Amino acid sequence: QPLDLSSRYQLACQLAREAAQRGLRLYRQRDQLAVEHKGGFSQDVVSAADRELEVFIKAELMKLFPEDGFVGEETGAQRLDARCIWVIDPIDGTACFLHGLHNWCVSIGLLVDGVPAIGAVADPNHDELFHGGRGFGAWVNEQPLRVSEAQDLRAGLLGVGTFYAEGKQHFMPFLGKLLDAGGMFLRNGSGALMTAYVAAGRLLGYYETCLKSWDCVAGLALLAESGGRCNNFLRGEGLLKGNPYLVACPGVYEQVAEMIGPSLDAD
Ligand code: 2AM
Ligand code: CA
Ligand code: CA
Ligand code: CA
Repeated sequence: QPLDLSSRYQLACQLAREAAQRGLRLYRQRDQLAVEHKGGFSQDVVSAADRELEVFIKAELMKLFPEDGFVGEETGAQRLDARCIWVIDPIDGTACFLHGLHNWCVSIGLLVDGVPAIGAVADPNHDELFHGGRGFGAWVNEQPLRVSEAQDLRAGLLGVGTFYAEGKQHFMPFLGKLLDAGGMFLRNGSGALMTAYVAAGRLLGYYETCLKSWDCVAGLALLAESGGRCNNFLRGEGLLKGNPYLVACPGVYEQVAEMIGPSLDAD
């Protein structure tokens, strides 16, 4: 039976937009949200807004495509043997969201046979919907996305990020090498947005010492359609546990991969 990718693409865009508008209403009343720290008093926070939006998105997806698999940051994984697996983050950038910083979004991605095939990343504060997929191109609102043509790290900014736990030992050595090469870094707290910015040519690339699949599957679908390169992020247990992550325009990818060294694709 042929897969209906275009209905799924439409649904991803519509749900990302709708969830982002709901998120915006919650954001404006964020002082009333209950907040918890995952794993003790960590920087890893979650609020009632994250849970509410994930429940909403998951219910809508499963209503229309009950056979599809699902992975979400807040409610876990199901039916991973399906050909189509939705990979979503209801709020990517929760720390920003809760501190009143505008860098957060809703991220809805779809894997088809294990490959990122559709992505919708909605940023309601800037009125931007990044969307695209295999055979559909990649867009921000109605504008086509294209990665940077830069050949040199000095030509722009590189997104970076790290988690408070695994992988953080690789972060400072990398920053040192980046600065030595004349590069400069940006961290905005949302992996989905930073990946979309690479696809849009706003960032030259983006390195994260350990990212989760729900942060990046949507963005990876956009990147594939906008000429970007990425590492083999989904290898091993990447879908459920995460891996080191690098996306970049072709002109700087190798240079950054070399700075990171073997930890990028080590198991
Ligand atoms: P989140 O907001 O959905 O948890 C990469 O930086 C990813 O790590 C982000 O996409 C973000 O996803 C998460 N993140 C950002 N800042 C964080 C922080 N202070 N603590 C834990 N996770 C964070
Ligand atoms: Ca989180
Ligand atoms: Ca996230
Ligand atoms: Ca999240």
